[in-house]
Amino acid sequence: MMTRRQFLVGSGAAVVGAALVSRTQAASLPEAPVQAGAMTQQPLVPPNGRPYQPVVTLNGWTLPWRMRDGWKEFHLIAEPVKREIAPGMVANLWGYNGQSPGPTIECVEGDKVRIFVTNKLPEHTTIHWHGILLPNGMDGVGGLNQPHIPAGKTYVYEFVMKHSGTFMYHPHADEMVQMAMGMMGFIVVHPKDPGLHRVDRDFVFLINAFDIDPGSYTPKVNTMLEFNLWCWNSRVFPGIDPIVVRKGDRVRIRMGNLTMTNHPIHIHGHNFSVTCTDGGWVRKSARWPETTVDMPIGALRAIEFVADAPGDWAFHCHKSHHVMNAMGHGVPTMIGVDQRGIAEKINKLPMMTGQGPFGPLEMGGMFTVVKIREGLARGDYKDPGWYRHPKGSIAYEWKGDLPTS
Ligand SMILES: [Cu+2]
Repeated sequence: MMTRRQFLVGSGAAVVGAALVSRTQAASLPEAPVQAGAMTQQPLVPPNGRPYQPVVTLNGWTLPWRMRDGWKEFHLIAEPVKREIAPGMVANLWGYNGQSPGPTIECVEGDKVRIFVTNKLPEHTTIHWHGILLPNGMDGVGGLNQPHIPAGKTYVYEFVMKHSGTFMYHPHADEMVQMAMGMMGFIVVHPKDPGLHRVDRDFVFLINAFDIDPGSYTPKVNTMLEFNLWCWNSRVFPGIDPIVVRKGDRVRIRMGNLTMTNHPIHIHGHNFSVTCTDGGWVRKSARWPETTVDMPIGALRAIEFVADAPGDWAFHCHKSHHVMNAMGHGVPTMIGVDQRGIAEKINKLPMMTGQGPFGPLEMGGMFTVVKIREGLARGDYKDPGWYRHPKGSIAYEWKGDLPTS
């Protein structure tokens, strides 16, 4: 027995060969590549289309595309996924193409993009292209701009990327559930002139949060504010990869906030300027130095700095409860209580804290390390290990007299 498809392909191949194949492909969906793990992938150097300097998605990847008649075609599949939030902790989330967040979409100002969205969720969905200026019918608000995409169906979005900048995508359908489950992704539109806004290393991640009870695997989707996993790209420290930078590099870090609260993101050892928001590039005369940028809800910010100080520099949310995870809200204050043995047990939980060269960091959640090293090769993002401090440059213990009270 042959299926109808096998029959058509088989008989066609004998008669018209390549012509039939190309017509078959023209009617076919682009491939929808899947990512199995949460490791940071090497930047995707564009194999075709306009050239650009690709970004690095922290604990993520960029979605490959195909060129077809001048259109850049992407295929996103909305589906349930298993995401490793930290080593030893896997959660049942919803995402795109195997992971949450979905893959980063990179394209170039002026690109005509066609994005196929296949819905493999148990309910309807849509995708909104946050910050992109596009025709109203492509804006992805279910019920307002288009019918919802029913489970099992594929919809097509087509528009021109008119402006370069820093954007994101997420559903505008059953939002509280779908975003609480991890459905989101980053969009970077590169300038047509690759020399414009040029940096040496360009990192992106989304700020997201989940409420997953200890011992369970699926987020509580009705949580409004009391989340307990404070994530960057659905990862918590020590599961968040380091931001590896060569000394002297001009570095951009682009962030988008899809949580229900603001996050003051702080860097050590450097100052930066906000150079781009989801509204566009900030002109030079309007920039000022900062070491903390408040990430408003539903907004994106790109910060830039010159990595002139070698070392392992903390980069984290400044809300102290956002660099803690596995929090229980019913926990009493234990200061002064005999806790021998308890800390040891808690620290065995996989996502409580990272170990540094001098001991536990006592932080988890929205935290990572910017590792700045001399002489790294261009495009080398491998973790270089812990910084080796020059002799005599580490805080040290006072060995003289102690104060008397
Ligand atoms: Cu925060």
